[in-house]
Amino acid sequence: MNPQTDISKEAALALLRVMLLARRIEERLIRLYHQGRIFGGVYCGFGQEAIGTATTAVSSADDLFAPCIRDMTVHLGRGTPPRDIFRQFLGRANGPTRGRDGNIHYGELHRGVFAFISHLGAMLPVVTGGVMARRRLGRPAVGFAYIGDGGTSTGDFHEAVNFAAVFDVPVIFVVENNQFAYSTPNAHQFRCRSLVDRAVGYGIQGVTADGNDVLGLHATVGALVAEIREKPRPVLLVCETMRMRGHGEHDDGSYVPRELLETWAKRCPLLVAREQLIAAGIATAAELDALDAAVQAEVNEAYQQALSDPLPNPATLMEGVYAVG
Ligand SMILES: Cc1ncc(C[n+]2csc(CCOP(=O)(O)OP(=O)(O)O)c2C)c(N)n1
Repeated sequence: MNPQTDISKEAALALLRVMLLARRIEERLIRLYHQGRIFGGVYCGFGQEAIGTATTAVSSADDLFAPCIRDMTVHLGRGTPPRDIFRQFLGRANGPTRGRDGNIHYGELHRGVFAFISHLGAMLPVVTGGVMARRRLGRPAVGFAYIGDGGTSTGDFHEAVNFAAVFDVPVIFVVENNQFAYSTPNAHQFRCRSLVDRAVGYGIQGVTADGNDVLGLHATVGALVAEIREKPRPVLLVCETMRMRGHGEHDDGSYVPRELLETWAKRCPLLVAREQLIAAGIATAAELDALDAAVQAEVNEAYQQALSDPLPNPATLMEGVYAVG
């Protein structure tokens, strides 16, 4: 099977659209951050857009997700409109957290997306438990739990993967191996040859994928999800990719070798998808340019909408923060 051609034009363009949306939204957020107009930090998924895009594209309504800070594409892929993302970052009263929390620390349970507690593994047991609970209620959920290379060193990662293995919980543990955990390179993070080697120790299937190839990932994860929906079990999916900006926009990432960034820039997932679609005759360059222009216009409009929306009333600050009684 050739993943570059065994996809409909509509589905292929939908994948590219989500990646473009994320990139264009983040470009705007970076500018806003440097203008001091964002509440909290900005953490970008530049270079990693294919992963959340492909995994959400093969998901179903009952599935559960725990995105990390760079996974804007998970929110978009599950249907969060760009205006709600801007409302969140601009602390608007009608955003997903109604101005209570900043940046990407939000979720929408009706879309199957948990608001995350920590980037470092705390959500992995939550997804595992959530999937078990849904399945007990007769809902055929599959879980998608995202984690960085650094996050795989935590106890939460171990507990969640081991538990899911023992109880055959269908969760895809999606490792986004972007080579750095803040300033810590992989060489100082783990000793195994590849993170996928860890699957053996848990007695589960491990799969390595090119994290910058959205069409390939779409085919790989589509097949995996179909299998584990049928026969529930967890999978460790290691996506090789690169963090193309600093840890957050406060960090210039000067500790990352420039040559490494230059090499990976040639493998930018947006670029790779564009070239594949054109080479496979699925779309023309002009069509893809038009798609990008339409996405940019949609992002501009979403931003303007959020900008005109109200900030929360300070008198209501404590409402909706703690559970009552
Ligand atoms: C207990 C704890 N220690 C440190 C941090 C700060 N911190 C947040 S993310 C992060 C690095 C995560 O690296 P990785 O898991 O590889 O994900 P990436 O940021 O590369 O996507 C660190 C050190 C934290 N949030 N919590």
